[in-house]
Amino acid sequence: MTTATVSFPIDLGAYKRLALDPAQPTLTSDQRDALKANIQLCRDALVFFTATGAARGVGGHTGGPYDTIPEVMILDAFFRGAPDKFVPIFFDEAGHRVGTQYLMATLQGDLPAEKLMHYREAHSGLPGHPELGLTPGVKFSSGRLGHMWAYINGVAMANPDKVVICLGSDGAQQEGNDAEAARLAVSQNLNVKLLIDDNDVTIAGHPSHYMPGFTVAKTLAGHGLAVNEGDAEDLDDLYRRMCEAFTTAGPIALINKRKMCVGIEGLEGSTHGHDVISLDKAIAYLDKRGYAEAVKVLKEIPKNKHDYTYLGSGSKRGSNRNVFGEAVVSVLSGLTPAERKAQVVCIDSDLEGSCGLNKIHAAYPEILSVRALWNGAIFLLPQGLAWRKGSRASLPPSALF
Ligand SMILES: Cc1ncc(C[n+]2csc(CCOP(=O)(O)OP(=O)(O)O)c2C)c(N)n1
Repeated sequence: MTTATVSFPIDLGAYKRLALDPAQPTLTSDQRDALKANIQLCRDALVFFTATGAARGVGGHTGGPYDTIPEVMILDAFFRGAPDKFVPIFFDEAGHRVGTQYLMATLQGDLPAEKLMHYREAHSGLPGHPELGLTPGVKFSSGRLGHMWAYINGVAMANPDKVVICLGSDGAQQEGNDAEAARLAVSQNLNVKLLIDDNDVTIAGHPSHYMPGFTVAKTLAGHGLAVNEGDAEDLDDLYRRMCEAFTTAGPIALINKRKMCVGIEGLEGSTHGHDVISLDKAIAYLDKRGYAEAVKVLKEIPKNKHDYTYLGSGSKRGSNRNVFGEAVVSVLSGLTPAERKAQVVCIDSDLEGSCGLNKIHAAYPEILSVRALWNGAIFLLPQGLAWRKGSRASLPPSALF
């Protein structure tokens, strides 16, 4: 059985097309029940289809889109209930949460549900970040992390009578572009509303550990935004806060606190929730939720393999990032421990696994510095290019920035 011939094993037809009005800040019990059912259904669907990426070995991201589902469900109901008040696009400054865009494209009838089971598969048209014009139903390209807000400001300028939303994150908000966009939004009193998932997880770490002192709320308040913090898993309160923000003019940031992957055993609060859920955890989750067919589909997805013959290379395969880390480690191994400590510092900015710095961390943890920078990882040579008397040439070129 291949996923090409299997139908989506979770009944998305059960999605309730709720229409809500932000002028009514209290949910009726029917509305609350419908929202809760939608949240559960969409979180289950996300776990399932992102896990198809894990099964194939192509990766993906589960936790970010899983977390923000309550906000997305309320927004979807507002877009339906008060269409003249919103630019009805789920703009998201954290492109890796693209699962949200694909799921909503399916629920809106633009993308067949079966397509979701090819999440991140090569040539499926469902890449790891949203791409306008590539995937049916996707309405923007996110670019890199934290680069949407300036664009959203432009959309708000073009639509002064409407609310424009931005799904934000504590990781994206560390990007410098956001600071400029925040000041513009405040100075122009743009009607942008930031819904920031403050789950204290980025890639390899918890901001509260690697950057003590930083808070998203105080940063945005410092730029002049009205800021409102709350528990994102308290549905009535989240709804009330969103209603208040959407019926008040000007830029407002809702800082929505929750644990990463809330409710997923083994992932809740963990940095491992950032990337794709592992196959065994997804199977355990779906099994517990009674989705036997979804479990069966996951178990039957074959891991990616191909029969290419590589000419001119050995059978050992690696990734550039790890080869880079290993090369730096081999150079560093030529130094004495005292020389290494005195002359080299490796500053990781939450991307160590993505840049091969994990190899350096594992070999020489004493030279790894506190993670306090952002936007990539930087390998610093404090004694400049004369790092190892007269031996500049022995450094791999990529270590020189
Ligand atoms: C400009 C830029 N810097 C860094 C990265 C690598 N990166 C991808 S996601 C991420 C952090 C994600 O944290 P958050 O946005 O809070 O997402 P969550 O872990 O909650 O899903 C980083 C550093 C990137 N994609 N783009």
